[in-house]
Amino acid sequence: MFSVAVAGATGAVGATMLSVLEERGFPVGKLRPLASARSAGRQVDYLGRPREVRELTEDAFEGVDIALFSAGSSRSRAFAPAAVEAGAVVIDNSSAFRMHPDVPLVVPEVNEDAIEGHSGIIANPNCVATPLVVALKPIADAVGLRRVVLSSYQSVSGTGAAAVDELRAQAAGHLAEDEVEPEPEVYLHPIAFNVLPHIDVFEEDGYTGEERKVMEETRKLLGLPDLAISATCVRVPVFYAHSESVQIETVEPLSADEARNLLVAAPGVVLVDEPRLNLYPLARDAAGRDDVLVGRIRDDASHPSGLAMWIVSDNLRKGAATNAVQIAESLVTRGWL
Ligand code: NAP
Ligand code: 3JN
Repeated sequence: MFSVAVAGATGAVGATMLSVLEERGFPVGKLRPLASARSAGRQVDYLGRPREVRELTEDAFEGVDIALFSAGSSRSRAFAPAAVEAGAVVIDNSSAFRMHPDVPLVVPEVNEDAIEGHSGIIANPNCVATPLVVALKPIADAVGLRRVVLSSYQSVSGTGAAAVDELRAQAAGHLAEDEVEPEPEVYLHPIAFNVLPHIDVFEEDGYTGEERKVMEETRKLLGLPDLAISATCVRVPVFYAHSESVQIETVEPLSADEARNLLVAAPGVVLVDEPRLNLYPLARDAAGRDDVLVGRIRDDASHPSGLAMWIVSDNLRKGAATNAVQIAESLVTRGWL
């Protein structure tokens, strides 16, 4: 049994981590939920028992074997080194260490072996990059990948628990004629009945921080540092699960049927591609599941070596918590702890 700390246990990702640890029967001996001083003393439920939340501090990791971090990148930078110093292996959900050359960035279906050389910190990718590479890895291995162009349709749970409340309150206010719609607080513009082409901050080149993370992390995860990739990340009024419209150019040509044959056998992928029956991946079907749903696979009419597809996955589960727990499982089962 292992002593497991969850930093950010009161948040959207942290709460999902607790559920996923429970569901997958991870061998948790002691559980240490950590959050800000605001939550110290609060209880979170684990396996039907209340567990007291402690403040995330440098000395909170004594005796901890595995520390799952989802309390934001500045907390990861501040406290992950102390956790490693105390003897824990950190699986970090933030962007703090993802692009560090000595830190493995891991999606187990894609590059599990990268975990082996870890020096105490393993990074969990961004929730758009993770499903993307699960779907693209078998194609890249079979025929090579030259270029990726994607647009994401990201649910509000990707911004955290407060954004879920904001969408619910705004939608209700917008629909109730006698109520005033609450002003945006989490987002810069109303998210209810709207589409926001803006996630994270704009950078000098016109891309946002979210788009940059998706592009850089995809290259690192696929081991293709020269991959041409362009992302447009968009927030949509959906509660759970991120969708992606993806166009790829392969090195060798690959037909849509050949791509379907590769993807039906790919670990972590569920093919939902029966357009004649109106069956394709939907956010509401992906929510609460761990699979990456792929469909709408078709030859790209604009390019002889091009394919288009639609990818949907639960951002809090495979996009964050499930992937982190899978990494923890690899550490244990492969003897890499
Ligand atoms: P959230 O719902 O807002 O939760 C934030 C969590 O961090 C809460 O537990 C909060 O504790 C804790 N926290 C905030 N400030 C803290 C402090 N000063 N010291 C200790 N704990 C603090 O956000 P979320 O959606 O769960 O996301 C949390 C982080 O996970 C993000 O910032 C991001 O780095 C990462 N994330 C990763 C992915 C991914 O794609 N892999 C997706 C989403 C998020 P209190 O309740 O006490 O405030
Ligand atoms: O917005 C989304 O849908 C995903 C957000 C992820 C996120 C939010 C705040 C900070 C991240 C991340 O995982 O890339 C971070 C971060 O750690 O940079």
